[in-house]
Amino acid sequence: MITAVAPGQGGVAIIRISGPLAEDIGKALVVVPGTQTWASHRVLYGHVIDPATKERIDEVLLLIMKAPRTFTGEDVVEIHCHGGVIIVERVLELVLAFTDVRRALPGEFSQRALLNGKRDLSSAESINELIHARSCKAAQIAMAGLDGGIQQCISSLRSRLIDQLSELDARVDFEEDLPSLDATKLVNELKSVQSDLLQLIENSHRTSLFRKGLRVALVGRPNVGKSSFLNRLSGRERAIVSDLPGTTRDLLESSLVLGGIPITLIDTAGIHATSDSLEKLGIERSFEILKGADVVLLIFDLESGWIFEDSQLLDKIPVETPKLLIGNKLDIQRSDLSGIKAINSIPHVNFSALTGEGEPELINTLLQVFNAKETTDLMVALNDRQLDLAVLAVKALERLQEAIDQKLPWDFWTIDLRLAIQNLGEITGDDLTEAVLERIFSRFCIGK
Ligand SMILES: Nc1nc2c(ncn2[C@@H]2O[C@H](COP(=O)(O)OP(=O)(O)OP(=O)(O)O)[C@@H](O)[C@H]2O)c(=O)[nH]1
Ligand SMILES: [Mg+2]
Repeated sequence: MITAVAPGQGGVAIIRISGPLAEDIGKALVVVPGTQTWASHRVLYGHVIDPATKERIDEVLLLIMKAPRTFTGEDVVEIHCHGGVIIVERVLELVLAFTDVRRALPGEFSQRALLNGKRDLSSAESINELIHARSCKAAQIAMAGLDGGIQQCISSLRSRLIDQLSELDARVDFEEDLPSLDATKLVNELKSVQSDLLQLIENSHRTSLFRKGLRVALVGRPNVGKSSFLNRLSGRERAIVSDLPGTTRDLLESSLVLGGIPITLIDTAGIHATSDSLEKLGIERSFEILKGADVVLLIFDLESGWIFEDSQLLDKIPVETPKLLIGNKLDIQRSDLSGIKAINSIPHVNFSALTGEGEPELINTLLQVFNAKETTDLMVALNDRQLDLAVLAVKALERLQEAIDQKLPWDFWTIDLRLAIQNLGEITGDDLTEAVLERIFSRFCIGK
């Protein structure tokens, strides 16, 4: 099954069957009227019929694709049936009733595509990233990987290292028969590969903002307008707003995209001294979020101004967490803001969650606080797994430089060079164990 099915979702669902039995199963289950020809890469119209009872289960389109021009590289048949839980489950049950047919594991179609040479590893990983992209920017980055950007880049660096390794290996075995090794040339080449890798690592760190997004906590005293702020930015009435202090008791999340960054805004219970036990529980959660969020927005009330309790709260936010002070209720500002002038190292912006006044400036300041830089030139970006391996490769190359500096024998040089090549090979899929492969694909979604 390649379509996610939930109650009430989607008019059409696709069931994909891959492997040598695919065509036989399609033919056995779908009855096609008229003179349509069963040929590869054609769409047929028909009905799924229960072979046992002859009951018509659904009206479907059938897509037959013979190997090798298919996603998995195997014979593939897709049944496009109607969506919704009941029909899909009934058709799926009929498919699964055949001997030697089972549900695909998460990522299994992609894994087969890799094993059959239809995809390289990094582009298969990029498909998964594309599916999980939470912003347009994240999707563009994934698309660049899918087009082979990562594979080309890492393969070429790896093959440059392999060239150097063969030079070294030859010297280790047949030193007398070969011209002497040009060590400067070798060192320069290693340094150049290392600096390309470092650049890629740096790019990947910068784009991870667009791929992973940020958890942004809204904190403040009761009634300052945290929930109103969440509603205004989400563009819908997500949270309950009232003029009673202590309205929000539990954490409430809302997802949105700002400047290409997927943001999870977290509304929290207003923090103050209280004897209400339920409210206390909520406030404990507010403190947890305040400590764990990527960014904290401290909201205060411009009607009452910046007061001592706001300063106390500010002190609770970890120093290293990026933060923004937001003076809310700009529409009824009464206070002078002299109290806040003292905190000049932290950005501050005024806003009205009620009227939207100050919103453009708020968004601009937020993007600065998020450290969102324009990234048009950063299109090749590694995922976490690839990033870890690239870092290992750089470390191996650093050790290699040390071995060279210390004038250790050549066979010492080859140890770390081989390791760097292996690390890069784990990114491209040239150097992979079955266990690693299983681990990578098990993180994929079912049906991909
Ligand atoms: N005039 C004005 N009123 C606002 C603004 N933002 C919020 N309010 C009002 O302030 C009151 C409290 O708003 P909430 O959004 O519930 O405040 P909160 O910080 O979530 O409060 P708790 O959940 O109790 O901690 C409500 O009556 C809102 O209508 C604003 O920008 N201007
Ligand atoms: Mg609230």
